[in-house]
Amino acid sequence: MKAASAFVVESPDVVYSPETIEAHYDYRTTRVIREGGVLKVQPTSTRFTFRTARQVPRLGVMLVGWGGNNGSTLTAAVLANRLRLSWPTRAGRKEANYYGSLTQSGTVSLGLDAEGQEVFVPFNALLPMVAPDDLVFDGWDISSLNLAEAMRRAQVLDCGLQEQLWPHMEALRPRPSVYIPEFIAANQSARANNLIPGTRAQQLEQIRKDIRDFRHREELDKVIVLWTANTERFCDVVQGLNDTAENLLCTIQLGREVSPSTLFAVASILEGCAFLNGSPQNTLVPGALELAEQHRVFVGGDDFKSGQTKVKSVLVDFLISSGLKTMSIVSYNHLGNNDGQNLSAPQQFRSKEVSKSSVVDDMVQSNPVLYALGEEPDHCVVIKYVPYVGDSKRALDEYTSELMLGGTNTLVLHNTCEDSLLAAPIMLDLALLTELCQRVSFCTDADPEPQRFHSVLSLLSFMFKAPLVPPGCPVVNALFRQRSCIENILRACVGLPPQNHMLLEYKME
Ligand code: NAI
Ligand code: DG6
Repeated sequence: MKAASAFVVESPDVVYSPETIEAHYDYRTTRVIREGGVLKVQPTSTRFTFRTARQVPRLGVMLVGWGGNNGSTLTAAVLANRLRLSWPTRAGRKEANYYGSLTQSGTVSLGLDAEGQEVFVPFNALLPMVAPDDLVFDGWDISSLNLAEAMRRAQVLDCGLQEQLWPHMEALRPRPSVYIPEFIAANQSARANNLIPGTRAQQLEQIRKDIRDFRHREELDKVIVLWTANTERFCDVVQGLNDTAENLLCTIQLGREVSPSTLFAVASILEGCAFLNGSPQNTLVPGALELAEQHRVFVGGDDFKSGQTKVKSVLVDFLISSGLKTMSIVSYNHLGNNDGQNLSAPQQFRSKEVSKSSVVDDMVQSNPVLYALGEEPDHCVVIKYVPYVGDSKRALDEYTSELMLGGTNTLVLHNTCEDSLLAAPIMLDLALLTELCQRVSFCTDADPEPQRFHSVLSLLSFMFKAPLVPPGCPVVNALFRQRSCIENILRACVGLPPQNHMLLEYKME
């Protein structure tokens, strides 16, 4: 059954005009004050007005690492959906879809109908969003393969689908990119045959020119840049080098150390394009964050949360919020794609290890009944490169928790899946939600000056392993808290209360 999608909110607080949806909204929360040994909790209410532009732009997405597994798979997925492709497999015919995308395949509940049935609509019906089939792709890669050849190299899609997509992808060629060998594994050097020459300053200018060229050629209203290239090693944050926007720009002009991903972030920001980092390294150094704030451009990161870590951010939340004391988490995985090969080098593995390991911090800290200050579970992350399994990643996890009266609960999980088929829909959601956020403004009764979301777009946390947040903002890793954040903010934009799951109407006599 196809889900119904159109709805209107009938409320004096919500005004639809041809250009905007304007919603008045009471944001109810609490403030906690510590006084002596007592916690004083004060309910607060702030009146917001959200305004969302209804006109959906023509959106271009530029992928850095376009010829990689994720880049080629995302491009193929959008083309396959646009062309309504189907193909035979040994398990029957399959049709293109967007499974795994929160915006395209997730739903939200609008409430109960007269029969007491819950009414669900697709997530993307909440507010006007760009349709993924309308996205226009471009991008860069240090490897010169066209997108059809890149799709074949990736070994992700069935042959029947590849054959149909081939003529549509053959003409798509990644633009030359910036290759600085010390940032990625030495085993990647054979791929690097499509490079922007010159100094760092000249390379920055070329990237900016590429963005302008794409925008102009495709007559786009907006461009979003997404890093889905190899995981880089971390770079040192050094005073005078990359700690401020001014120093970072100066570093580029002087040809001092800057990572390729940071160069792309700077180029995007200077072109007024949102930049999203799908890999774990610290691309968005303090200077890049300051630059984004100065230019009022959205940035988001880090590292797509696609499989093993997504499960972890559900499972540990379940364990700890149920009152079980998780003491050890061991996550092993092996994969055989180019990402796995790059991660077989110690420095690049270290970047991934850091982002995969930070994901339970908020859950542990949320429960001082179980964990003393500073106490945390043992947490071990292992990644191995096994070429034969290709993109079909195997992940094994063991969670050990303490039960009451000395009992032990050990959960073991085994997950096999095509890594890029998990990542591609997340990349889609990132682009679509970032674009939507660019059309939202809000003010409060106390401060009627219209504002936008902070340039560090923490609303995207659901999609990232190590979410970037504005200074002082708590980091949330728990998956359903992250999902509620997106859903409830979008609901607020159409004047709907947050989803509370109380069903009080059914709890009365
Ligand atoms: P991949 O190795 O297949 O693709 C990366 C592409 O980036 C390659 O084509 C490579 O030639 C290119 N590249 C390297 N340096 C570049 C540069 N400076 N400029 C332009 N292109 C460059 O890797 P895959 O599987 O597509 O993953 C991409 C990134 O996403 C990796 O960092 C990976 O760790 C990250 N990631 C992947 C997830 C997944 O589920 N597939 C989930 C989370 C993160
Ligand atoms: C092996 O861990 C390779 C990585 O790039 C992961 O596949 C990717 O980061 C996805 O990680 P996760 O933990 O979300 O499945």
